[in-house]
Amino acid sequence: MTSSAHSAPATAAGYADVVDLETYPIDDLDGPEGRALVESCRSQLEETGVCTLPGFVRDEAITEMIRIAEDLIPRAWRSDQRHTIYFEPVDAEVDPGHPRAHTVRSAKDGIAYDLIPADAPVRRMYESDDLTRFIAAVLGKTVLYRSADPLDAMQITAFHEGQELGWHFDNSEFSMTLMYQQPEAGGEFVYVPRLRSAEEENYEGVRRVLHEEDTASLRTLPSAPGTLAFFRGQHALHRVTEVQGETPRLNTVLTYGERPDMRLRDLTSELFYGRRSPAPDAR
Ligand SMILES: O=C(O)CCC(=O)C(=O)O
Ligand SMILES: [Fe+2]
Repeated sequence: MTSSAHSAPATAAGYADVVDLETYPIDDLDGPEGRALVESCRSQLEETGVCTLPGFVRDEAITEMIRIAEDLIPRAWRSDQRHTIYFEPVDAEVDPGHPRAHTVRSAKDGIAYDLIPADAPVRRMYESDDLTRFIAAVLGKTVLYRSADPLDAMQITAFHEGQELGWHFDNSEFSMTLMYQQPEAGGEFVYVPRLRSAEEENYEGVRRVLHEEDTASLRTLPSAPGTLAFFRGQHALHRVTEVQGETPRLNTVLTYGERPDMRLRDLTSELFYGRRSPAPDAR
C-alpha cells in the first residue's frame, strides 16, 4: 500500500518472528479471525478512545529492541523544554490560569528512525504493509500511509529518571505506541478521555485537570512490554508521569498519516532530534 525511499521492501514473512500472528492475525485480515480482531479493536476504540493489544510483539523481539535502544542511547537527542498543552505559543490575551497560558515540561531522549538498524524487529514490523493495512482497517480509513519523515516515522523514546512528558493534546488524530520496558516507578501514561471535542474546547474542564481540581476523570493506560496501543490523542488530554529509578522507560511511537508525504516541520525536528530531516531530494 505504501512505500517510501527509505523503507525496505516489505514481505509478509519479514516480520513473522516479531508479531504473535496466532493471536493477532494481521497477515489474514479477510479471514474470520482477522475480521474479528479488527471488529474488537474498533469497538474498544469507539467505547474508550483507546485500544490495547497485550503481547502483540513477541518477548524475544522486545528483548532485542531493548538491546538496540540501549546501544543507541548515547546517540539520542536529549530535549527538556516547556510548552503549552496545545503546542502553541502562550496566549498573552488570557489570564494566567487559563489553559492557553498554562505551560508544562517535557524532557526525554529521542532516538531517530535513521539510527535504528534496518533489520531491527520492530522496524521490520513497522515497514510491513500488513501492519499499515491493519491500522487503517481498525480506524476505518481507506488509505493510510506511514510517515515519510526519516527521523520521526518510527523512533524510540527513552525516559530516564526525572524525565517526563507534560500534559498535552496531540496534533495528530491518533497515535500507535509500543512499550518495551517500564521503569521501576512513575512513567505512567495518564489520560482523560474525551476532554474536548472538535466542537467544544471545554477550557473549564481542561483547567480543572491541569490545576488538579479534577482527579476523578484521570485514567491510566495499562501497557506491559509488548503491548501495542491505539490512542486518539487529539481530544484526550494525556501525559507521561515523571520516571523514578534507574531503569529507563523505553517505547516507540509509530507514525501514520492520510497523506504520503507527511514530515515534521524543521522547528519540531530540531527540538526532538537536534537536527533537520534531510530534504527528500537529498536522500
Ligand atoms: O510515550 C507515550 O506513551 C506517549 C507519547 C505521547 O503522548 C506523544 O508522543 O505524543
Ligand atoms: Fe501525545
